[in-house]
Amino acid sequence: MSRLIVISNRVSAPRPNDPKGAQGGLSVALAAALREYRGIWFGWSGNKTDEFTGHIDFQRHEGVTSATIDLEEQDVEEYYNGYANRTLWPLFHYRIDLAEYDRSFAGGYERVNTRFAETVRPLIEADDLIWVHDYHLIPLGAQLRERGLKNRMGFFLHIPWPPSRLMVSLPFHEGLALSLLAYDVIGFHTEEWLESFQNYVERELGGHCDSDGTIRVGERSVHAAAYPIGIDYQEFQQAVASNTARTAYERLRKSADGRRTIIGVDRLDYSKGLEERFLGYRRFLEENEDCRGRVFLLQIAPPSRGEVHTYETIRESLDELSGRINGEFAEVDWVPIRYVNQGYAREDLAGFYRAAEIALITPLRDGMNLVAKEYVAAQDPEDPGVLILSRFAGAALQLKDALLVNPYSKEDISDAIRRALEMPKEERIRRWRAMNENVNSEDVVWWRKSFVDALEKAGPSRSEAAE
Ligand code: ADQ
Repeated sequence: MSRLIVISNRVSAPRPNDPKGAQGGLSVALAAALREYRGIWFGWSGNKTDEFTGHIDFQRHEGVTSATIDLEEQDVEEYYNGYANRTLWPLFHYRIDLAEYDRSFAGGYERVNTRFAETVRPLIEADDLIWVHDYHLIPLGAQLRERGLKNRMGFFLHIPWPPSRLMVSLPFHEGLALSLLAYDVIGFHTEEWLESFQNYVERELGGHCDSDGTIRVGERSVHAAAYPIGIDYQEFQQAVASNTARTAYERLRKSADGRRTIIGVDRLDYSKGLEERFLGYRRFLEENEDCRGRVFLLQIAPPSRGEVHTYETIRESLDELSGRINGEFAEVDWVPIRYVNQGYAREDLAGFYRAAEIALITPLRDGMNLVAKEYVAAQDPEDPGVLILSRFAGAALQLKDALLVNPYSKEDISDAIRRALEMPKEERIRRWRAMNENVNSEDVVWWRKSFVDALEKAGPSRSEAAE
């Protein structure tokens, strides 16, 4: 069996004494997938160094070997805070108004991808399958090919691929997109992101997309398909059954004191639609006087990417907005929004999800959204809660039995909350069963297998075929 080499910006393989806190969806999913595979997870340690030396720190824990490098301050600023999070992240989430184009960001992005390629290259053996993750490392495959690598290589994009009309606002977009063709398999979460990519290839690169998923541009051909990511369902079931989850459940139920809980759990990011969510909830309170004092919104949102200015701004506006809504509607014994800026351990989250009668998950744009799936997995089958989900999350294509809303519409959010509160038990059970069936069957193991199978079937890499 080939080894699997996973390469991503950050390596979140399990480490001894891991602090509890917010984990990104990618880390949760990949740690679970890698546990089954012999192989290495390579990436940035998250630490800075005065001078990049290419030194690799190896660690092995809970069946996962991680190999990490430190980066220079300038690398982090230009590649991570810059091109990845100030250029690509907003653009790929359709926010060209927030995207910043700076020559130094693009230079730093290329430089760090080169550093990744040069450092990881000697670790790779002839039979290894290479799986590169996410928007930080799009050019890595091409960089590895330039260094003679002939292995099968796949790339998975965890965020949306934007419509062509937005993509073309990126300076030198063709170069970035062409570099993707160095891979053998390109994966997206949904058909929608895949179609945007295919449309881009045809319009901007003059390529052809066959119905079997083959994409051809000139001499090169690559397989592109949708592989929707799932959660580790079994692991999450265990988390729900744990004592920690039970304690968290009881803590929330006790403090709810008979009131219904609406829960939201997100990284603090403008793509998650938190302001719009608060405003939708405000509209609900305004329109449903009878519900005031009987429900509350628990929004858990640990800050992320604090070094990027836009994230400071959104934090300030959410502080202000939650304070304003609470000031407007609170009573001496009731606060409408409990706004919590910290991360929780997965078992705590599992307990909170189970205790909440409604989940309000309304990203403006989201590659997939794993919180929605975790909420479903945590429910009591006899008395499940209701999931209100943005139609613009990738997960909406699988969780069709959620109450799907337009996250930009306050009325839609308000109506959905009312409907969720009034939903008869039989309907809740029926909807939950359909969603749970999907979350259980299309889990992270299924996702990993689908992608790696496609990679194994990809045949000899194009470089070999060309010889
Ligand atoms: P994220 O944008 O991070 O991931 P998401 O898919 O919702 O979004 O994953 C978040 C993960 O972090 C979940 O597992 C959740 O439990 C955890 N988390 C969130 N808040 C937390 C908190 N307060 N405490 C502890 N844990 C918390 C990106 C893309 C998504 C895509 C994933 C995976 O933006 O669209 O689904 O990658 O591909």
